[in-house]
Amino acid sequence: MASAVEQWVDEIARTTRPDTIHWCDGSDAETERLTQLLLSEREFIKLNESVHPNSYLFRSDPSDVARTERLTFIVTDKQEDVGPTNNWMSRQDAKSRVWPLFEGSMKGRTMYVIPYLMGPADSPYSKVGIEITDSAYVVLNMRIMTRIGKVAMDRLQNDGSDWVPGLHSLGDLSPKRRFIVHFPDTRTIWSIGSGYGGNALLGKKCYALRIASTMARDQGWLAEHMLILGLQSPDGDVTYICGAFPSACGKTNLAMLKSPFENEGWKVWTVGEDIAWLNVGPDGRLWAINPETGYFGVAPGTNSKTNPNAMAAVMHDTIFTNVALKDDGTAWWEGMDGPVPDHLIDWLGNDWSPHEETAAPAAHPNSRFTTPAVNNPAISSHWEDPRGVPISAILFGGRRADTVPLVYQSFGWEHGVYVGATMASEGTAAAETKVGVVRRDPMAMLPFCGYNMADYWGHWLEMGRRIKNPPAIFQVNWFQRDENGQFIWPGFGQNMRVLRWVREQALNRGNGPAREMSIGIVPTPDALHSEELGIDAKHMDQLLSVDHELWETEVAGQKEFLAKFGDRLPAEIRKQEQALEQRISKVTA
Ligand code: GTP
Ligand code: SPV
Ligand code: MN
Repeated sequence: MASAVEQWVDEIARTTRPDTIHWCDGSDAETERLTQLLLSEREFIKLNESVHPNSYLFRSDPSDVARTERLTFIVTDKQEDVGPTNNWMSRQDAKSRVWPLFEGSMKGRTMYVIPYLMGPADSPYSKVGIEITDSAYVVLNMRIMTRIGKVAMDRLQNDGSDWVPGLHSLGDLSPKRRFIVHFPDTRTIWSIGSGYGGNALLGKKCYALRIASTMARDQGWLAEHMLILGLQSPDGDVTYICGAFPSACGKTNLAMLKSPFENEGWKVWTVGEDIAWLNVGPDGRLWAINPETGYFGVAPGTNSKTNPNAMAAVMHDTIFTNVALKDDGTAWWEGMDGPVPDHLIDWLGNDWSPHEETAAPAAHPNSRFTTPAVNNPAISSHWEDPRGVPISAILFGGRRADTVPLVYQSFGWEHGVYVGATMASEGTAAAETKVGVVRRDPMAMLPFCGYNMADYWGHWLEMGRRIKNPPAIFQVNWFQRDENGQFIWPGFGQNMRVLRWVREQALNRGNGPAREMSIGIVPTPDALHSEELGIDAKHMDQLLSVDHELWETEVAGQKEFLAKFGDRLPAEIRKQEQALEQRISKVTA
């Protein structure tokens, strides 16, 4: 296996023609050397050592600040195999339009070879990747986000595992020559022209979601864009819950939630905050591992009230990308604690003052921290359990200003799959999409499913038949707005109220107050003890009721979306669509 890796590295080097090749071992000495290199090239700015020990600020190219979905492609023989929601590229186009961009692309640069393992070292569910990159920043991020070096090479040598080759080059960073290309049949990734996030850290979205989703289809498991949390109740039991929310819709924050009811014994432990690999365990239940070892989290909005665990985590050993810099050499972003400073250096490196009329945000809205999972004070003691953790509930959630209640439970797995398949969310700064415009984002996998989404729903339905005790499925929406455009629900720590109800329902102790409605099972305000929050009855009703006029429009939107999949749509999804339509028309008739 190792020689197959060497062969591939040789072959890539013949095309990309780097000056030198460096095999990464993940050691502290290597990290130190690469950090010094980036400091000397002024790519890294060292932050105030007494506040943020061993932490750095990196500014990406201003045209390279988020995932670029329109430049992300899946290559298959037949276009219909990627479905209507993916960009398809022919093998011929990949060869003639993308491959030539790699010719000589590493001239004058070092080529880094990063062996990495996704998942705990001793888990049967973990998988190996090899990323070739010409970016030292990518290496340092991958080192936080995955298990790099010896642990991955050992895995290759010992069990002859398959590995996923991923080729990344910065190219000239021009969006005109930027492509992120996936070959599910050879399990290969090519990425050129971007050094940012999911475009460049190939273990994350390219491997752990797009390629892994096709492996999971073939091998009978699920690769999902999900957080994994453990909810501890006063009796000391921990219930594990997964949540699929689109990019920048609250996964990291929910996974790191600081409970307002900690002294009553209610607490949240983080297993993962972006990706879950789910397998049917020996007991027939669904078990989740977090393939990553770090958090590439959204900075804006993070403060000691919304996410104290994240604030503690990013205080040390953290790489910040595109945040603002305070005069005292510390990091700053919109929504941080305290007053807005009078002077900052913004994410572009320019002087910034809040008084200027045109003041744009000082930190980029998609600015991020890369921080090791072990920095999180709420890390679960099972986060590296080789078996994973057993999942009792799955949440689907998006950003919806109206229509979708705060929380409701589906009537079962099949209905739950329908709820996931039809979920929608307002666009965010995490991708180059229109911010605020609602789009369907099935299972939060719209940009990440490596094959035809209709087949993916079929796979979910098939998994439901294979799981003896399937998790209960819910939809949540923290983002309903009032008539002044303000969020009604306080969110963050207060989402604990929703988690407690979810747990009750999932464990079938659902004797709590709930109402069966047309769209699913909705808690009453009492079930959430919402009277403690001072939300008036009218707004509480908006959070927990079903507006059937809005739902008629919603179902029309769902039908229009599902129609795109034609005959490929599983019959069960069509059946659920009709059943929902009937339940709603019964109310409005
Ligand atoms: P990705 O890393 O892009 O996948 O995002 P994510 O799903 O992990 O989202 P994250 O938790 O980073 O939250 C994104 C933004 O939403 C941040 O600005 C948060 O402050 C904000 N946010 C998260 N949870 C809540 C909530 O419960 N209520 C409100 N109003 N905002 C929230
Ligand atoms: C997301 O967009 O879902 C992220 C950030 O988690 S990135 O790694 O860039 O994909
Ligand atoms: Mn994400």
